[in-house]
Amino acid sequence: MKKLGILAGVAGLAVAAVLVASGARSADDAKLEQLKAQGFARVAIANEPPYTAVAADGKVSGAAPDVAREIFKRLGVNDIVASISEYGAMIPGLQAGRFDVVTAGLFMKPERCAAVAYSEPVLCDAEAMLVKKGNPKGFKSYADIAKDSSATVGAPGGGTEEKLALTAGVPRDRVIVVPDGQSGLKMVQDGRIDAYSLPVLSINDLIKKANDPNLEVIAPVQGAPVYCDGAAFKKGDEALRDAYDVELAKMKKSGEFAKIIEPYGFSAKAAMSTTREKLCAAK
Ligand code: 6CS
Repeated sequence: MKKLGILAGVAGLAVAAVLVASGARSADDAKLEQLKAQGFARVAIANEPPYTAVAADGKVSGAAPDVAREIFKRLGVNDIVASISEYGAMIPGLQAGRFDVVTAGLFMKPERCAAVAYSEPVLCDAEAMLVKKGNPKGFKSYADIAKDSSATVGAPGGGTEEKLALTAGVPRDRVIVVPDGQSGLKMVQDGRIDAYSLPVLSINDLIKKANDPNLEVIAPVQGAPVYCDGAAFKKGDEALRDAYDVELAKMKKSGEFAKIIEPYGFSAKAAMSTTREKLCAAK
């Protein structure tokens, strides 16, 4: 499949080069033409339901890929092919050309906005912490963890929660990088970490599936902002990003956007009440 993908990618580039040379399309449209010729867009995901999920049979779902699949179809790109990546590796992978777009709930923050070309907002959420029942150490915020010299918190590598904990003063050796939700759940259950932090909907999905009465969710984490993601494109692919935004705006207006994301628990209104500009400027 990988070889096929590479061949398709090369063919797509050749088609795009011909189109640009013939003046049929501006260089700007070359990326979209390349994806059309390739027949699919390569998307980065994390496999963190309900944002993104890969079933045992390889089927990709989750609010972010479902929105992306529909938009790319409208742009003439028939499908998406997903690769699982750690959050901290998504932007480097995009910049290295390993993905065409990140559709994973990669929250907009100024430093990320400087590194990629985000679409308008798609999925918004607050932050949460998974702890033992009764919240024995009384955590309400990342600052509470910082103040307790025995406390440890798990979070995705390169993720927002890791950054929030470090910024709140939790020392590096007490912020534990956790590769995925199931590992984080197990580490809390086994007492290897005191808290595991992900966005609210991700933690709620984990605890629902765990069916373990000895766990509790602290949500929202006090002092942590509500974040929104967007589809993240490589700098230089702004024409593709703009075409994506045109279709996203149509779907927001028609109600089709809400139909895709709200069954996953996300609020269309939250995404429609803000903009990339505001989120990228947020302190
Ligand atoms: O954007 C991020 O870094 C965070 N987004 C999600 C959906 N999960 C955890 C991650 O740290």
